Amino acid sequence: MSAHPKRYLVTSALPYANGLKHIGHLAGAYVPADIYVRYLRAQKRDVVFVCGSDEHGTAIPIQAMKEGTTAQAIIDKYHQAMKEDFQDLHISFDVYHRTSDPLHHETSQEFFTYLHQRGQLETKETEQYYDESSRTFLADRYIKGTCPHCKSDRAFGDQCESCGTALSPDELINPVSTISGAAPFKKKTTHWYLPLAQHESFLREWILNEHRQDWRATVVGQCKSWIEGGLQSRAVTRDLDWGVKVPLQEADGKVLYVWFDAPIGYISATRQWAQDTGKDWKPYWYDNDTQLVHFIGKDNIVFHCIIFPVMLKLHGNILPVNVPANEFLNLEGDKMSTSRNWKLDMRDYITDFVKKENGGDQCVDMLRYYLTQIAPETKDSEFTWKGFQDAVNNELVSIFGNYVNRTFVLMHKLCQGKVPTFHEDKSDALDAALVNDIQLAKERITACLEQYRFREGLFEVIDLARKGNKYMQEKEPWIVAKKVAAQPDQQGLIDNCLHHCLQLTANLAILAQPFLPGTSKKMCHMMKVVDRILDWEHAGSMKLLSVGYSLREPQLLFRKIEDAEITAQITKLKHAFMNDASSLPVSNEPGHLPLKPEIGIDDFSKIDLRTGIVLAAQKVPKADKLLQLEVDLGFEKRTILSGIALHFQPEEVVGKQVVVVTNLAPRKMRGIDSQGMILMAEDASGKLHFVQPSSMINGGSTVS
Ligand code: B3M
Ligand code: ZN
Repeated sequence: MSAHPKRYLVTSALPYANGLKHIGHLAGAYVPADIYVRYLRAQKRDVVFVCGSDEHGTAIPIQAMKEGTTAQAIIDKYHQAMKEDFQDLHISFDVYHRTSDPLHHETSQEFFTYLHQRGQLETKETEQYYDESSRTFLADRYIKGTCPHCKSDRAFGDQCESCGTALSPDELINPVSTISGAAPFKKKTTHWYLPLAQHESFLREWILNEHRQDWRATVVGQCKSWIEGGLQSRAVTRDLDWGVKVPLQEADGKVLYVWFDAPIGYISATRQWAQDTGKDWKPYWYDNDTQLVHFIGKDNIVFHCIIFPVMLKLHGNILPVNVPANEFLNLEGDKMSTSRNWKLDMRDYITDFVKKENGGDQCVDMLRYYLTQIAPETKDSEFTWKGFQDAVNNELVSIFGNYVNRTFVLMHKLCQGKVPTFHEDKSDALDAALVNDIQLAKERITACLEQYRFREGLFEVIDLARKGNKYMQEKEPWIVAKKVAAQPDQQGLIDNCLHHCLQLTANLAILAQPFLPGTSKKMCHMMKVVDRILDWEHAGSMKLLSVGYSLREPQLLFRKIEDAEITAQITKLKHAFMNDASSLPVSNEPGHLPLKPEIGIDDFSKIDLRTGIVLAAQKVPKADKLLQLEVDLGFEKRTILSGIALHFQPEEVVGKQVVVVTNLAPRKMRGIDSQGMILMAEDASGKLHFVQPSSMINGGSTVS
């Protein structure tokens, strides 16, 4: 392997301070970066890990509008919240900065001025959408319309929310202002542009050369299609009053485009870190012997692989060595989305697991474990609560935790709580194989981490613990112990086994540390060793724990996840989604059914409507459309057949609150008496939704 660089600068995408971040963000840009950095630190490399809140752009004033407060209040609230959440999940930034900081304004203005003075920016007068009523130019996000690609009406001037395509406002069909609802008109305005086309040959040479084999194919692929699609000049300024002021007299009322200032935030954050620690930040951004690595989600690829590199080149900085972007993480069968309220916020996990009585560090590592195991490194992947439970119970608890626990228990029982001697004369092929496995695992995990293959690296860690279990199982020291009274020399076999098992435990603590830092710390405590043992260079050694050294009693490393916990989480997820108005599909389609003939109040009052809860649900044999439901009306339980089987799985409807027509004459279908009818609403796309009170109320409540 070639000599490693002199220093590393590792960045995680700066999250927008417009809301709490979910575990999709965590899995994409934060956990993998943290694993990488912890590994580098264990290698004693010089590394700085920077991040911070992205506090500009229209997302902020839009959120302020939604929450009925100021943009400043929004960024203060979410900057603090995100910072705490990252801390709670042990993301070990060296600095967590924010782009509203004066140091950042100064840094990004200096950057702009540098490019401007060297003639690297061009100005253009264009016509842009203007909203007469608010007398403002409309930022892309403030314009809504129909997507030219998928025809969804959830498209904005910058991106379609449905198909994800990046858009410009001109591409929208029937644009309207989100401020006034009126159709905006075009007005002239001047902006500064980064002429990307001028840098095409640089980009081609830099990204599409043969050395890029170490980049993820998905990243290179996106860049390639972007370059091949023809590079357009990108405006780096905006007509907006929230952001970093453009440092030019003639640019009054204009700010830097958020995607111009945000990546410069990595530089500001490094400067802040240097100020705080008395270090020099410049080598990290100017010295070719620095390895710059950006961890991001796939929606940020063009900014980090095309636009920012051009900016860095023009500004005389180093370029990233790699941009290991992740694909998306889905949740329980659907795209994770804040706007549709289909998500698991980091904060929710922290509250429901980490800060619960039986939570703590182990729950942090349990989440880090599962998110790494399913990391969307090469394609989208999916978080399911069942998958989380399986990963924790069947791997962390049953393999890793169990191995460490058995080792400690047996050492206390059969070796007086001390590290036993290894008797060379009694060693056998199994012992040698284990030593070999440990060394191989170290090599493999190292290679994985150096190449950003965290998923595979973690697999190797668990696999090594699995081998430990197998070794112990084959050696059966508890059986050998029964013979010791009659044959005292058998103790040597027990000693050898536990000596090796303990050395493997120490090795596991080192190799697991980047992934499961809290667990490794706990293991150090049990082994009564200082954290320095976790230095990477120590892995592979069979002399980590000294013979005769007495160790602590074992502690359980991980707890099991109970079925009730995952059921509660799934219910919570669906409940939040159902109760969120914005989660309903929006449609303009005028396909309304004609109204029915008029009735009097007497007609209506004949109908008895009550609320109920679905207790059980099952498919009806030979009837594709029917579900047989057991509904609790509070005063009685009823069997009701409902024609919703093509829309819902039985398990999805259990626990649902429903509205029932209770005085409809019973009807027999497929030999079953249906004692009522459930109210459903059908949207324009034909999808069914339960008609429900806005929150849970007692069964049997009347509806009128
Ligand atoms: N804030 C977008 C995002 O959170 C943006 C990243 C900036 S990284 C310089 O997805
Ligand atoms: Zn679309």
